[in-house]
Amino acid sequence: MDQIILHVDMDAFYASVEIRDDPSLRGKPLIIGSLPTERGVVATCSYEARKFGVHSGMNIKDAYLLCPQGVYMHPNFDKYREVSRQLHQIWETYASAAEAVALDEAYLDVTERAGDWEGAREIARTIKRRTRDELHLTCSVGLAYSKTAAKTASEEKKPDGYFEIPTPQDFVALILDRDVQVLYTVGEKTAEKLHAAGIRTVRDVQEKQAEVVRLLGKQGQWITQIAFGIDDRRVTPYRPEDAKSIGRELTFQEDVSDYDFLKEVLFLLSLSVEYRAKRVDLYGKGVTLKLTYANMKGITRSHIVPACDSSVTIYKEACKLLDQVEKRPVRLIGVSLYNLSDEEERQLSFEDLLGHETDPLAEEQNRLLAALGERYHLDFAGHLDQLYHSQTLHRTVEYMRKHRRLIS
Ligand code: DCP
Ligand code: MG
Repeated sequence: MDQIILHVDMDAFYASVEIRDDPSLRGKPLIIGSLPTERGVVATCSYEARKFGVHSGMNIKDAYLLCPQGVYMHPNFDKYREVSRQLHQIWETYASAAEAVALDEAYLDVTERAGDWEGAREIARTIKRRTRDELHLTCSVGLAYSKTAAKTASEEKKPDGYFEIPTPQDFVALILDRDVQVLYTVGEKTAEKLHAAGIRTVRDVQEKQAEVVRLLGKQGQWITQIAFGIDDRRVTPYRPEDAKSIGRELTFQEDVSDYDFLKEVLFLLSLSVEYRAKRVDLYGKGVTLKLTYANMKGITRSHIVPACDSSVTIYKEACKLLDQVEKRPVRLIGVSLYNLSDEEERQLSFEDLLGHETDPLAEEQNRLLAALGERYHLDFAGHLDQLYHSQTLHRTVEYMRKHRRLIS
Protein backbone atom coordinates (compact mmCIF):
# COMPACT_ATOMS: atom_id res chain seq x y z
CA MET A 1 0.00 0.00 0.00
CA ASP A 2 1.16 3.45 -0.93
CA GLN A 3 -0.04 5.75 1.85
CA ILE A 4 -1.69 5.26 5.23
CA ILE A 5 -3.47 8.42 6.31
CA LEU A 6 -5.37 9.45 9.41
CA HIS A 7 -7.79 12.35 9.40
CA VAL A 8 -8.46 13.72 12.88
CA ASP A 9 -11.32 16.14 13.54
CA MET A 10 -12.34 17.40 16.97
CA ASP A 11 -16.02 17.12 17.90
CA ALA A 12 -17.91 20.44 18.16
CA PHE A 13 -14.53 21.95 18.81
CA TYR A 14 -15.12 25.46 20.26
CA ALA A 15 -18.19 24.27 22.14
CA SER A 16 -16.43 21.23 23.61
CA VAL A 17 -13.57 23.37 24.89
CA GLU A 18 -16.03 25.72 26.62
CA ILE A 19 -17.96 22.82 28.15
CA ARG A 20 -14.75 21.23 29.39
CA ASP A 21 -13.81 24.48 31.14
CA ASP A 22 -17.26 25.10 32.60
CA PRO A 23 -19.02 21.82 33.42
CA SER A 24 -22.28 23.65 34.21
CA LEU A 25 -22.65 23.92 30.41
CA ARG A 26 -22.62 20.15 29.96
CA GLY A 27 -25.80 18.70 28.47
CA LYS A 28 -27.06 22.12 27.43
CA PRO A 29 -27.54 23.42 23.91
CA LEU A 30 -24.48 25.69 23.65
CA ILE A 31 -24.08 28.03 20.70
CA ILE A 32 -20.75 29.74 20.07
CA GLY A 33 -20.67 32.76 17.79
CA SER A 34 -22.49 36.06 17.88
CA LEU A 35 -25.11 36.70 20.54
CA PRO A 36 -28.78 36.70 19.49
CA THR A 37 -28.94 40.44 20.17
CA GLU A 38 -26.13 41.02 17.65
CA ARG A 39 -25.85 40.43 13.96
CA GLY A 40 -23.66 37.57 12.89
CA VAL A 41 -23.48 33.82 12.61
CA VAL A 42 -23.07 30.58 14.53
CA ALA A 43 -19.42 29.44 14.59
CA THR A 44 -20.32 26.08 16.06
CA CYS A 45 -22.65 24.52 18.62
CA SER A 46 -22.88 21.52 20.92
CA TYR A 47 -24.56 18.36 19.69
CA GLU A 48 -27.51 19.17 22.01
CA ALA A 49 -28.02 22.39 20.03
CA ARG A 50 -27.71 20.53 16.73
CA LYS A 51 -30.82 18.53 17.69
CA PHE A 52 -32.76 21.79 17.31
CA GLY A 53 -31.42 22.23 13.78
CA VAL A 54 -28.76 24.80 14.69
CA HIS A 55 -25.52 24.53 12.68
CA SER A 56 -22.27 26.34 11.79
CA GLY A 57 -22.63 29.34 9.52
CA MET A 58 -26.32 29.84 10.30
CA ASN A 59 -27.57 33.36 10.96
CA ILE A 60 -27.65 33.79 14.76
CA LYS A 61 -31.22 35.14 14.67
CA ASP A 62 -32.39 31.97 12.91
CA ALA A 63 -30.55 29.90 15.50
CA TYR A 64 -32.35 31.78 18.25
CA LEU A 65 -35.74 31.06 16.65
CA LEU A 66 -34.92 27.35 16.60
CA CYS A 67 -33.37 27.27 20.05
CA PRO A 68 -34.35 30.16 22.34
CA GLN A 69 -33.40 28.15 25.44
CA GLY A 70 -29.78 27.80 24.21
CA VAL A 71 -26.74 29.26 25.96
CA TYR A 72 -25.08 31.79 23.62
CA MET A 73 -21.41 32.72 23.91
CA HIS A 74 -18.71 34.59 22.03
CA PRO A 75 -15.71 32.51 20.91
CA ASN A 76 -12.38 32.69 22.80
CA PHE A 77 -9.95 32.28 19.93
CA ASP A 78 -6.82 32.56 22.04
CA LYS A 79 -7.95 29.58 24.05
CA TYR A 80 -8.76 27.48 20.96
CA ARG A 81 -5.38 28.29 19.43
CA GLU A 82 -3.68 27.09 22.59
CA VAL A 83 -5.66 23.83 22.55
CA SER A 84 -4.79 23.45 18.88
CA ARG A 85 -1.12 23.78 19.72
CA GLN A 86 -1.47 21.00 22.31
CA LEU A 87 -3.29 18.82 19.79
CA HIS A 88 -0.48 19.29 17.29
CA GLN A 89 2.00 18.15 19.90
CA ILE A 90 0.14 14.87 20.24
CA TRP A 91 -0.47 14.42 16.50
CA GLU A 92 3.07 15.13 15.46
CA THR A 93 4.39 12.40 17.75
CA TYR A 94 2.84 9.78 15.48
CA ALA A 95 3.06 11.29 12.02
CA SER A 96 5.92 11.88 9.63
CA ALA A 97 3.85 14.80 8.31
CA ALA A 98 0.88 16.64 9.84
CA GLU A 99 -1.18 18.90 7.64
CA ALA A 100 -3.51 21.22 9.53
CA VAL A 101 -6.74 22.07 7.74
CA ALA A 102 -8.27 24.09 10.56
CA LEU A 103 -7.47 24.61 14.23
CA ASP A 104 -9.19 21.35 15.09
CA GLU A 105 -8.52 19.21 12.05
CA ALA A 106 -5.49 17.63 10.38
CA TYR A 107 -4.31 14.92 8.02
CA LEU A 108 -1.55 12.73 9.43
CA ASP A 109 0.76 10.67 7.27
CA VAL A 110 1.43 7.60 9.41
CA THR A 111 2.74 5.35 6.62
CA GLU A 112 6.26 5.02 8.04
CA ARG A 113 5.55 5.24 11.74
CA ALA A 114 2.73 2.69 11.57
CA GLY A 115 4.46 0.20 9.29
CA ASP A 116 1.20 -1.51 8.46
CA TRP A 117 -2.56 -1.17 8.78
CA GLU A 118 -2.66 -2.69 12.28
CA GLY A 119 0.02 -0.22 13.40
CA ALA A 120 -2.09 2.65 12.04
CA ARG A 121 -5.11 1.39 13.99
CA GLU A 122 -3.01 1.42 17.12
CA ILE A 123 -1.94 5.02 16.44
CA ALA A 124 -5.57 6.06 15.93
CA ARG A 125 -6.52 4.45 19.26
CA THR A 126 -3.59 6.15 21.02
CA ILE A 127 -4.47 9.58 19.64
CA LYS A 128 -8.08 9.22 20.73
CA ARG A 129 -7.03 8.04 24.20
CA ARG A 130 -4.45 10.78 24.74
CA THR A 131 -6.87 13.48 23.52
CA ARG A 132 -9.40 12.25 26.07
CA ASP A 133 -7.00 11.69 28.98
CA GLU A 134 -4.74 14.72 28.55
CA LEU A 135 -7.01 17.35 27.00
CA HIS A 136 -10.41 16.02 28.17
CA LEU A 137 -11.81 16.35 24.67
CA THR A 138 -13.10 13.90 22.08
CA CYS A 139 -12.23 13.59 18.43
CA SER A 140 -13.27 11.54 15.44
CA VAL A 141 -10.63 9.70 13.46
CA GLY A 142 -10.72 8.25 9.96
CA LEU A 143 -8.11 5.79 8.72
CA ALA A 144 -7.77 5.35 4.98
CA TYR A 145 -5.60 4.96 1.89
CA SER A 146 -6.14 8.57 0.73
CA LYS A 147 -6.90 12.03 2.04
CA THR A 148 -10.46 12.21 0.72
CA ALA A 149 -11.26 8.76 2.04
CA ALA A 150 -9.73 9.57 5.44
CA LYS A 151 -11.84 12.71 5.70
CA THR A 152 -14.99 10.85 4.73
CA ALA A 153 -14.10 8.17 7.29
CA SER A 154 -13.70 10.64 10.15
CA GLU A 155 -17.16 12.06 9.45
CA GLU A 156 -18.72 8.62 9.29
CA LYS A 157 -19.18 7.99 13.04
CA LYS A 158 -19.06 11.47 14.56
CA PRO A 159 -18.89 12.29 17.48
CA ASP A 160 -16.11 10.32 19.20
CA GLY A 161 -16.02 8.14 16.12
CA TYR A 162 -13.60 5.82 14.40
CA PHE A 163 -13.91 4.36 10.91
CA GLU A 164 -11.66 2.72 8.33
CA ILE A 165 -11.69 2.79 4.54
CA PRO A 166 -8.84 0.51 3.44
CA THR A 167 -9.16 0.60 -0.36
CA PRO A 168 -10.61 2.64 -3.24
CA GLN A 169 -13.18 -0.14 -3.72
CA ASP A 170 -14.37 0.26 -0.12
CA PHE A 171 -14.58 4.01 -0.58
CA VAL A 172 -16.63 3.77 -3.76
CA ALA A 173 -18.95 1.13 -2.27
CA LEU A 174 -19.59 3.39 0.71
CA ILE A 175 -20.45 6.57 -1.20
CA LEU A 176 -21.82 5.30 -4.51
CA ASP A 177 -25.47 6.13 -3.80
CA ARG A 178 -24.86 9.23 -1.74
CA ASP A 179 -25.42 12.81 -2.86
CA VAL A 180 -22.60 14.38 -4.87
CA GLN A 181 -21.89 16.64 -1.88
CA VAL A 182 -20.07 13.74 -0.25
CA LEU A 183 -17.26 14.38 -2.77
CA TYR A 184 -14.57 16.66 -1.43
CA THR A 185 -14.79 20.22 -2.90
CA VAL A 186 -18.43 19.80 -3.90
CA GLY A 187 -20.24 22.45 -1.90
CA GLU A 188 -23.80 23.64 -2.12
CA LYS A 189 -23.35 25.70 -5.28
CA THR A 190 -21.53 23.00 -7.25
CA ALA A 191 -24.10 20.46 -6.07
CA GLU A 192 -26.90 22.67 -7.36
CA LYS A 193 -25.29 22.84 -10.80
CA LEU A 194 -24.89 19.07 -10.91
CA HIS A 195 -28.42 18.44 -9.63
CA ALA A 196 -29.82 20.75 -12.30
CA ALA A 197 -28.13 18.52 -14.88
CA GLY A 198 -29.68 15.43 -13.31
CA ILE A 199 -26.45 14.36 -11.64
CA ARG A 200 -27.45 13.62 -8.07
CA THR A 201 -25.32 10.76 -6.79
CA VAL A 202 -21.73 9.61 -7.05
CA ARG A 203 -23.00 6.88 -9.36
CA ASP A 204 -24.37 9.58 -11.68
CA VAL A 205 -20.94 11.26 -11.68
CA GLN A 206 -19.33 7.97 -12.68
CA GLU A 207 -21.83 7.43 -15.46
CA LYS A 208 -21.80 10.99 -16.80
CA GLN A 209 -18.13 11.92 -16.59
CA ALA A 210 -18.08 13.92 -19.81
CA GLU A 211 -21.08 15.94 -18.69
CA VAL A 212 -19.47 16.69 -15.28
CA VAL A 213 -16.29 17.89 -16.95
CA ARG A 214 -18.25 19.98 -19.43
CA LEU A 215 -20.18 21.64 -16.58
CA LEU A 216 -17.32 22.18 -14.14
CA GLY A 217 -14.09 22.17 -16.14
CA LYS A 218 -11.02 21.38 -14.07
CA GLN A 219 -13.00 20.85 -10.89
CA GLY A 220 -15.11 18.38 -12.85
CA GLN A 221 -12.05 16.30 -13.72
CA TRP A 222 -11.05 16.16 -10.10
CA ILE A 223 -14.57 15.19 -9.00
CA THR A 224 -14.80 12.35 -11.49
CA GLN A 225 -11.45 11.06 -10.23
CA ILE A 226 -12.52 10.94 -6.62
CA ALA A 227 -15.85 9.42 -7.60
CA PHE A 228 -13.70 6.41 -8.53
CA GLY A 229 -11.69 6.67 -5.32
CA ILE A 230 -8.57 8.08 -6.98
CA ASP A 231 -6.71 10.67 -4.91
CA ASP A 232 -2.90 10.64 -4.86
CA ARG A 233 -2.44 13.89 -2.95
CA ARG A 234 0.32 13.70 -0.35
CA VAL A 235 0.07 14.94 3.20
CA THR A 236 2.24 18.05 3.23
CA PRO A 237 3.41 19.43 6.58
CA TYR A 238 1.39 22.51 7.40
CA ARG A 239 0.95 24.35 10.67
CA PRO A 240 -2.18 26.36 11.49
CA GLU A 241 -0.13 29.53 11.27
CA ASP A 242 0.78 28.62 7.67
CA ALA A 243 -2.73 29.64 6.68
CA LYS A 244 -3.45 30.36 3.03
CA SER A 245 -4.55 33.85 3.92
CA ILE A 246 -4.53 36.16 6.89
CA GLY A 247 -7.67 38.20 7.23
CA ARG A 248 -10.07 40.05 9.41
CA GLU A 249 -13.75 40.75 8.87
CA LEU A 250 -16.69 42.08 10.79
CA THR A 251 -20.46 42.27 10.59
CA PHE A 252 -22.07 45.61 11.39
CA GLN A 253 -24.99 45.78 13.76
CA GLU A 254 -26.73 47.94 11.14
CA ASP A 255 -26.07 48.12 7.41
CA VAL A 256 -23.63 50.82 6.36
CA SER A 257 -24.11 52.95 3.24
CA ASP A 258 -21.41 55.48 4.07
CA TYR A 259 -18.40 54.38 2.02
CA ASP A 260 -16.03 56.88 3.65
CA PHE A 261 -16.80 55.22 6.95
CA LEU A 262 -16.16 51.82 5.37
CA LYS A 263 -12.67 53.03 4.50
CA GLU A 264 -12.02 53.96 8.11
CA VAL A 265 -13.10 50.48 9.11
CA LEU A 266 -10.82 49.01 6.44
CA PHE A 267 -7.92 50.82 8.04
CA LEU A 268 -8.63 49.27 11.45
CA LEU A 269 -9.05 45.84 9.87
CA SER A 270 -5.77 46.33 8.00
CA LEU A 271 -3.95 47.13 11.24
CA SER A 272 -5.18 43.90 12.66
CA VAL A 273 -4.13 41.94 9.56
CA GLU A 274 -0.67 43.47 9.78
CA TYR A 275 -0.42 42.42 13.40
CA ARG A 276 -1.36 38.83 12.57
CA ALA A 277 0.97 38.68 9.59
CA LYS A 278 3.86 39.95 11.71
CA ARG A 279 3.16 37.37 14.41
CA VAL A 280 3.72 34.55 11.95
CA ASP A 281 6.37 36.37 9.96
CA LEU A 282 4.56 36.21 6.63
CA TYR A 283 3.98 38.63 3.78
CA GLY A 284 1.08 38.67 1.35
CA LYS A 285 1.43 39.03 -2.39
CA GLY A 286 -2.20 39.96 -2.77
CA VAL A 287 -4.95 41.85 -0.96
CA THR A 288 -8.57 40.76 -0.97
CA LEU A 289 -11.58 42.89 -0.11
CA LYS A 290 -14.70 41.03 0.91
CA LEU A 291 -18.16 42.53 1.20
CA THR A 292 -21.56 41.14 2.00
CA TYR A 293 -24.31 43.49 0.96
CA ALA A 294 -27.50 43.94 2.99
CA ASN A 295 -29.29 41.56 0.61
CA MET A 296 -26.71 38.86 1.61
CA LYS A 297 -25.03 38.89 -1.78
CA GLY A 298 -21.32 38.46 -1.20
CA ILE A 299 -18.47 39.69 -3.39
CA THR A 300 -14.67 39.52 -3.20
CA ARG A 301 -12.17 41.61 -5.15
CA SER A 302 -8.44 41.03 -5.15
CA HIS A 303 -5.34 42.78 -6.31
CA ILE A 304 -1.69 41.73 -6.48
CA VAL A 305 0.92 43.66 -4.47
CA PRO A 306 4.67 43.24 -3.84
CA ALA A 307 4.85 40.85 -0.82
CA CYS A 308 4.03 43.04 2.17
CA ASP A 309 2.67 43.05 5.70
CA SER A 310 2.06 46.76 6.02
CA SER A 311 -1.33 48.00 7.21
CA VAL A 312 -0.92 51.06 5.00
CA THR A 313 -0.40 49.04 1.83
CA ILE A 314 -3.24 46.69 2.71
CA TYR A 315 -5.51 49.62 3.50
CA LYS A 316 -4.70 51.51 0.30
CA GLU A 317 -5.23 48.48 -1.92
CA ALA A 318 -8.49 47.68 -0.14
CA CYS A 319 -9.71 51.26 -0.64
CA LYS A 320 -8.94 51.10 -4.35
CA LEU A 321 -10.92 47.88 -4.59
CA LEU A 322 -13.77 49.42 -2.60
CA ASP A 323 -13.89 52.37 -5.01
CA GLN A 324 -14.58 49.93 -7.83
CA VAL A 325 -17.54 48.06 -6.36
CA GLU A 326 -21.22 48.79 -6.62
CA LYS A 327 -22.24 51.18 -3.81
CA ARG A 328 -24.98 49.40 -1.94
CA PRO A 329 -25.62 49.06 1.82
CA VAL A 330 -23.03 46.77 3.40
CA ARG A 331 -23.56 44.25 6.14
CA LEU A 332 -20.09 42.70 6.40
CA ILE A 333 -16.66 43.89 5.39
CA GLY A 334 -13.34 42.07 5.47
CA VAL A 335 -9.81 42.36 4.20
CA SER A 336 -7.08 39.76 3.87
CA LEU A 337 -3.60 39.07 2.60
CA TYR A 338 -3.26 36.00 0.41
CA ASN A 339 -0.58 34.20 -1.56
CA LEU A 340 1.63 34.26 1.52
CA SER A 341 5.38 34.22 1.33
CA ASP A 342 8.09 34.39 3.96
CA GLU A 343 10.02 37.05 2.11
CA GLU A 344 9.16 40.68 1.85
CA GLU A 345 9.50 42.50 -1.47
CA ARG A 346 10.06 46.06 -0.56
CA GLN A 347 9.93 48.68 -3.20
CA LEU A 348 12.75 51.10 -2.61
CA SER A 349 11.31 54.51 -2.17
CA PHE A 350 12.96 57.82 -2.77
CA GLU A 351 13.49 58.12 0.98
CA ASP A 352 15.23 54.75 1.12
CA LEU A 353 17.61 55.82 -1.60
CA LEU A 354 18.41 58.99 0.26
CA GLY A 355 19.21 56.87 3.29
CA HIS A 356 16.61 58.32 5.64
CA GLU A 357 16.29 56.63 9.02
CA THR A 358 12.52 56.80 9.20
CA ASP A 359 10.13 54.25 7.75
CA PRO A 360 7.65 56.05 5.50
CA LEU A 361 5.02 53.35 5.93
CA ALA A 362 5.21 53.54 9.71
CA GLU A 363 4.97 57.31 9.49
CA GLU A 364 1.94 57.13 7.30
CA GLN A 365 0.32 54.65 9.68
CA ASN A 366 0.85 57.03 12.58
CA ARG A 367 -0.56 59.89 10.58
CA LEU A 368 -3.70 57.92 9.69
CA LEU A 369 -4.12 56.78 13.29
CA ALA A 370 -3.81 60.31 14.60
CA ALA A 371 -6.34 61.66 12.09
CA LEU A 372 -8.82 58.93 12.95
CA GLY A 373 -8.29 59.47 16.67
CA GLU A 374 -8.92 63.16 16.33
CA ARG A 375 -12.07 62.57 14.38
CA TYR A 376 -13.63 60.28 16.97
CA HIS A 377 -11.92 61.64 20.07
CA LEU A 378 -10.39 58.24 20.67
CA ASP A 379 -6.78 57.31 21.30
CA PHE A 380 -6.35 54.62 18.62
CA ALA A 381 -2.57 54.75 18.65
CA GLY A 382 -2.43 54.20 22.41
CA HIS A 383 -4.74 51.17 22.31
CA LEU A 384 -3.53 49.23 19.31
CA ASP A 385 -3.04 46.04 21.30
CA GLN A 386 -6.67 46.03 22.25
CA LEU A 387 -7.82 46.77 18.72
CA TYR A 388 -6.21 43.52 17.58
CA HIS A 389 -8.81 41.64 19.63
CA SER A 390 -11.88 41.08 17.54
CA GLN A 391 -14.34 41.97 20.28
CA THR A 392 -12.74 45.32 21.07
CA LEU A 393 -12.42 46.06 17.38
CA HIS A 394 -16.07 45.25 16.90
CA ARG A 395 -17.15 47.45 19.81
CA THR A 396 -14.96 50.31 18.62
CA VAL A 397 -16.35 50.15 15.11
CA GLU A 398 -19.91 50.13 16.48
CA TYR A 399 -19.06 53.17 18.57
CA MET A 400 -17.67 54.89 15.48
CA ARG A 401 -20.70 53.98 13.43
CA LYS A 402 -23.06 55.50 15.99
CA HIS A 403 -21.02 58.66 16.49
CA ARG A 404 -20.20 59.30 12.90
CA ARG A 405 -23.44 61.13 12.22
CA LEU A 406 -22.72 63.51 15.10
CA ILE A 407 -19.21 64.20 13.87
CA SER A 408 -19.69 64.73 10.18
N1 DCP B 1 -16.10 27.11 12.50
C1 DCP B 1 -16.56 28.42 12.28
N2 DCP B 1 -17.45 28.70 11.27
C2 DCP B 1 -17.89 27.71 10.45
C3 DCP B 1 -17.44 26.38 10.64
C4 DCP B 1 -16.55 26.12 11.68
O1 DCP B 1 -16.16 29.31 13.01
N3 DCP B 1 -18.76 27.99 9.45
C5 DCP B 1 -15.19 26.85 13.62
C6 DCP B 1 -15.94 26.40 14.84
C7 DCP B 1 -15.67 24.95 14.97
C8 DCP B 1 -14.33 24.75 14.28
O2 DCP B 1 -14.27 25.81 13.31
O3 DCP B 1 -15.67 24.51 16.33
C9 DCP B 1 -14.19 23.41 13.61
O4 DCP B 1 -15.12 23.26 12.58
P1 DCP B 1 -15.83 21.88 12.26
O5 DCP B 1 -16.52 22.02 10.96
O6 DCP B 1 -14.87 20.75 12.47
O7 DCP B 1 -16.99 21.82 13.35
P2 DCP B 1 -16.95 21.31 14.84
O8 DCP B 1 -15.63 20.80 15.25
O9 DCP B 1 -17.49 22.42 15.69
O10 DCP B 1 -18.03 20.18 14.84
P3 DCP B 1 -17.93 18.68 14.28
O11 DCP B 1 -18.12 17.81 15.48
O12 DCP B 1 -19.04 18.55 13.29
O13 DCP B 1 -16.56 18.55 13.67
MG1 MG C 1 -14.54 19.44 14.13
